[in-house]
Amino acid sequence: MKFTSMTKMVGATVGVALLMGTSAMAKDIRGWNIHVEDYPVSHGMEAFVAEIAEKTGGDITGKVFHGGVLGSQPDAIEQLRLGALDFGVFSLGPMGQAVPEANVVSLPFIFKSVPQMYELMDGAAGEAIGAGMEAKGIKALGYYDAGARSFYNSIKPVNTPADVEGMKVRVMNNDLFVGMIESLGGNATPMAFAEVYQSIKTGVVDGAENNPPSYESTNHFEVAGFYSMSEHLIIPECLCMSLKTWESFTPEEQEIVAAAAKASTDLQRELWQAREAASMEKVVAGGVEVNTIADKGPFQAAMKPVYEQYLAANPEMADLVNLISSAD
Ligand code: BDP
Repeated sequence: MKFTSMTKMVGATVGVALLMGTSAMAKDIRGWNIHVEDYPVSHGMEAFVAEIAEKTGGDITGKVFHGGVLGSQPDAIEQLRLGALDFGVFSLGPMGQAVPEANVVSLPFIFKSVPQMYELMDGAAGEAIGAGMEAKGIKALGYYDAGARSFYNSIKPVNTPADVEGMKVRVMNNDLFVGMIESLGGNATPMAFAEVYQSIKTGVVDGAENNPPSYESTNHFEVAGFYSMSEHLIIPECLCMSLKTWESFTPEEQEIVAAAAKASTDLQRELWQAREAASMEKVVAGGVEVNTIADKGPFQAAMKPVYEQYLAANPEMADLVNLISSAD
């Protein structure tokens, strides 16, 4: 293309943008998602970009890359910090490796229930964790629901901590989870989400732990047919943006993005409830043996050292731990 025609084209684009009263350059943002397309997180993210495109009159458009095609979660968190990725939905589990405040929600049994988690994450705890993320280059826009995580394996139902003894359990990438499994006498293997199915199938690990929608959508239930409702971790997820991307927006655009995040969070939480029930139905229909654990006390007691180790290494987090664990 000749220089003159290019100049004209650029001139025309700027002209149109000025006429519309918007910024001169349209922005296209890329979003990372580990889940399949039909998943509450995925629908929440699609609604988020759709609303932004609509409200900015196409000034900011976005594309969500589902199924982890943009890389593993720990890598994606680093890319987000650098601004190589614009946004994504991240579990605060792996986020804890980069952001010490986020680790607080990875302490077993720290929340008493999912509704209590919402309340705290929409309030003081969410603010403190968000500030921690911001210091690491990540803007927290809202917290998604990820229910509670429970153990599943291919060998037997888990009813007591002793049942985990000697078991090879896959965990998310975070030292806290290694400590958690070790506190029960099991062998923890940190591993990328995408590798878990094959690893259970081939016996590299005996099982893992996750919420019902993830257990179901990954087909882990096909290879690990015992699901024991320990509900030991209630880890929220964050609809997060790279601080670099956030700061590239005008105040008006930031307002639109924040409102879209709020709407997407509300939608995701609603979809989550329905999917949790549907996933449980599907795994039971698929032959999974589900057992509830009436007394979770022995698990809580066995996992106590995880708190002690965490607080010894991060004494400055004591207030935040207290804030959550002493809440009603
Ligand atoms: C799912 C989370 C996802 C994690 C996954 C895991 O939504 O972010 O990567 O667990 O166990 O529940 O790796």
